[in-house]
Amino acid sequence: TIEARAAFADRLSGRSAVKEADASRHNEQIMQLFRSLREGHARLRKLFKEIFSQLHALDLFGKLQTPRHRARQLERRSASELSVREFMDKYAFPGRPVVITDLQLTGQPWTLDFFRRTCNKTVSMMRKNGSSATWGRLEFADKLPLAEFIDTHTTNATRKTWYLHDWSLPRKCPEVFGPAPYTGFTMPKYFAGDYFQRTAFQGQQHSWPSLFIGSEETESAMHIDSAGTSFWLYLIEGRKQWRFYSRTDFVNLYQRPGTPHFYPDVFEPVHEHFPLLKYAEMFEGIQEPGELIFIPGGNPHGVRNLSPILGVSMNYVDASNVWMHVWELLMDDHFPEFELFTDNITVPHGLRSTQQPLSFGEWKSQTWNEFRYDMF
Ligand SMILES: O=C(O)CCC(=O)C(=O)O
Ligand SMILES: [Fe+2]
Repeated sequence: TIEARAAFADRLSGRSAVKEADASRHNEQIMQLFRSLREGHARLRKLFKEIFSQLHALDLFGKLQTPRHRARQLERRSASELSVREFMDKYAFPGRPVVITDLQLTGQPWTLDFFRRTCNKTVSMMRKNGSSATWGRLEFADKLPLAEFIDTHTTNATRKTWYLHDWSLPRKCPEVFGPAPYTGFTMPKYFAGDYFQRTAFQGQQHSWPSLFIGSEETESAMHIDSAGTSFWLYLIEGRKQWRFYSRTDFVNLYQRPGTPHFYPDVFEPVHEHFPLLKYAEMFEGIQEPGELIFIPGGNPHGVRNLSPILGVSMNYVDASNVWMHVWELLMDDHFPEFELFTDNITVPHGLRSTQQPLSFGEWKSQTWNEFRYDMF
């Protein structure tokens, strides 16, 4: 409501009715909690390092008797028989990936030609960079008109290596959603509960869905998505090969400390250098056109494109991963955003098991505060 927004704005700008002494006591409590959490985290990291070093050394000397892990196939489920409740209980909350089939996301088909006609924009391209220090081993390549990239990305040798990666449609080409009331796109019921849509001015709510276009020479090296967000990608054209590891398996994965990146190349791993990798639980699979892949937050994954791809995707936070999101906000000193998700006012928590798919326009105009939620 208007009143709630005014109160919210007052709090952000410090004009609240709360007495200053109370406010500063409150802040002191939060900072105390924050310091304790950081201290506990540092201790756990130290312990983790010790366990990792021991396991790595034991395996080098052939003394680890653990059986190696066999890759498992990504599970496939039809949206026609997968309820919101089962999706949450079986995949989102436990952190398991799944491929969902039989979803209808767009009104008219979102083909390359549709984007070429609809988005008269200049885009920034990414390309592969061998260093594991950059996001997905990608770096900025060049800028060019989207239409020109679409026309040349499967034929021009240089542009075959360029990747249009996570290009925000609401920000850069809102025309794709059609004229009001914006029915050109339908948000699947599993993701309609996105908490970013409930956060007033937080700023992420208009980043997605986003666009991916790249040839069979493009890929994203293993990484964890930012801020604990979960991710889905709906593939319109092409084939993508995914490898997915569990967030409970970090001891086997050789993460670059303090980054969301990893040393091994998951598609061509040098096992002698990373001996513990063979013990990590891995899901693997090839995504086909018309399929949506769900990657729950915090889990390492890598993907390469086996043929030229066109896809739309979204990062989001909901009841299943908000615990990771607020942790990442705290670790990055994003205190105001942390408060948005924890003050029990701004972001109503929970999901509805009866959630239906929503057109883009409906999704953007829900009154989240007025619903009753039965899933937490
Ligand atoms: O499809 C890709 O290349 C990468 C998708 C992904 O994992 C991401 O954007 O976080
Ligand atoms: Fe990702």
